Amino acid sequence: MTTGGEDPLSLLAVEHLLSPEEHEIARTVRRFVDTEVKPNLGGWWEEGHLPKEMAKSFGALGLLGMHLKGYGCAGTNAVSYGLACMELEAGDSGVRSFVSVQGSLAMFAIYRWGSEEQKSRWLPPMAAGETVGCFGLTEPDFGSDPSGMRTRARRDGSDWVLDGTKMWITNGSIADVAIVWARTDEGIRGFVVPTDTPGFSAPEITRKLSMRASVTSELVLDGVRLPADAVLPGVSSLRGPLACLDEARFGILFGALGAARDCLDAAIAYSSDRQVFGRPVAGYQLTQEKLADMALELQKGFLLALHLGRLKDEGKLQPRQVSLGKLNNVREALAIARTCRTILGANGITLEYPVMRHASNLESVLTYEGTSEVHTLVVGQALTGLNAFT
Ligand code: TGC
Ligand code: FAD
Repeated sequence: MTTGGEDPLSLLAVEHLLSPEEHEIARTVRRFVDTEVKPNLGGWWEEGHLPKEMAKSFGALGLLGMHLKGYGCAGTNAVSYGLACMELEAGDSGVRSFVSVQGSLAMFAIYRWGSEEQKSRWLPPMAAGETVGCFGLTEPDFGSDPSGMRTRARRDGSDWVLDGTKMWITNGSIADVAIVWARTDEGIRGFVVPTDTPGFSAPEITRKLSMRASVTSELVLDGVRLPADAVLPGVSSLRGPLACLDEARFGILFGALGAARDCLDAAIAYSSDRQVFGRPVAGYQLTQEKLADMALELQKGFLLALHLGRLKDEGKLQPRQVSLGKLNNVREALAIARTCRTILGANGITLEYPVMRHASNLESVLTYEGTSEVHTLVVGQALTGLNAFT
């Protein structure tokens, strides 16, 4: 909450652009984050984990696979999902990540590309948070260019056998089911892998300096044998995982604004109290210029997100537009977090305030789900028709 006056987003009266239902969803998630998440975050971040039990709380609120229809999912519109991501990330990017990976990556992969049997088996317990999912696309040597992946699935009779390694997988060590993308003779295919299958292991990646309230893991697949019906039947190319990424990137382009808003709230409150040279920091023109510029970027980012959300709800959102949104909103959120850190002075580097935690998390958000360079090249290609990736 701001103490200095007007809330940065209400300054532009953006609430008039939301329906009463969208408003209510945002308010409900904000209350949940304020009471159930924020009080614990410093501890989780310091200890470097996010308790798996939170999945059931997210599920009870209807946050998991929130914009999917049927199978126990809430079936909201895309804007509501975006707003929920924004409120979750005002808590911590790791918390939003959990919800993104579960709903937009693992559940969406099954929802979009799975058989009716796979959907009925997996989606209801995942929506409830009783079953946790992860999504394995990135490999140690192939992040931005997943087309080079080495993980391989070969047929053995009617079974499939998977070998390979995935890297940087959110929720990997706490997942009950992994969606694993692998090269096959028929193209790139997705597999639904119960994590208790022999040959599967998920060692946790430790010593992270970012996204600490989130579990990140390696997935090792050593002769993992799966029945024929473990493959997602709907796709056999990179379009499979990339379509899932579009969903998660959409959540992120709203989500990052939540982290930025939380930083700006903290900076306004802090600078209104903190006295330097006999006056509040907020009373100096240099500070007010920073605050005004950040509020502008936050509002512009929100209008962009809302516009993209409305396009998505009309079924018209294009992947290159998602790239525009992710590129702008994450880049600006990170710039806001860094500027807020300067306003808090030395206090800005501690866990007593959320600013450095958000700034550090946003470094990961800038990199995952397509780096800022990848999204720049997607936009460049849309503008010029020229592919500058290779
Ligand atoms: P390209 O040859 O252009 O296309 C291959 C096939 O994919 C289709 N396609 C898309 N489909 C849906 N959405 C998109 N955004 C798509 N982009 C391409 C395309 O139509 C084609 O389909 P088909 O049927 O003809 O085969 O692909 P490319 O290899 O040149 O790659 C393009 C590039 C570089 C943009 C892509 O590889 C990319 O986006 N790279 C970034 C990788 C990435 O974002 N990885 C994220 C991993 S998951 C993650 O980070 C989770 S963090 C989660 C959290 O904690 O919140
Ligand atoms: P690289 O691809 O090696 O890129 C290194 C640098 O080169 C970057 O700056 C990049 O932008 C630049 N670069 C690459 N290609 C080009 C080019 N053509 N032109 C110019 N510059 C280029 N992945 C999953 O599959 N599932 C997950 O759940 C998941 N969770 C993650 C959670 C965290 C906390 C993090 C940090 C990552 C996660 N990832 C996940 C991985 C993430 O998607 C990758 O890190 C990301 O796609 C970038 O890949 P890379 O790290 O291998 O970088």
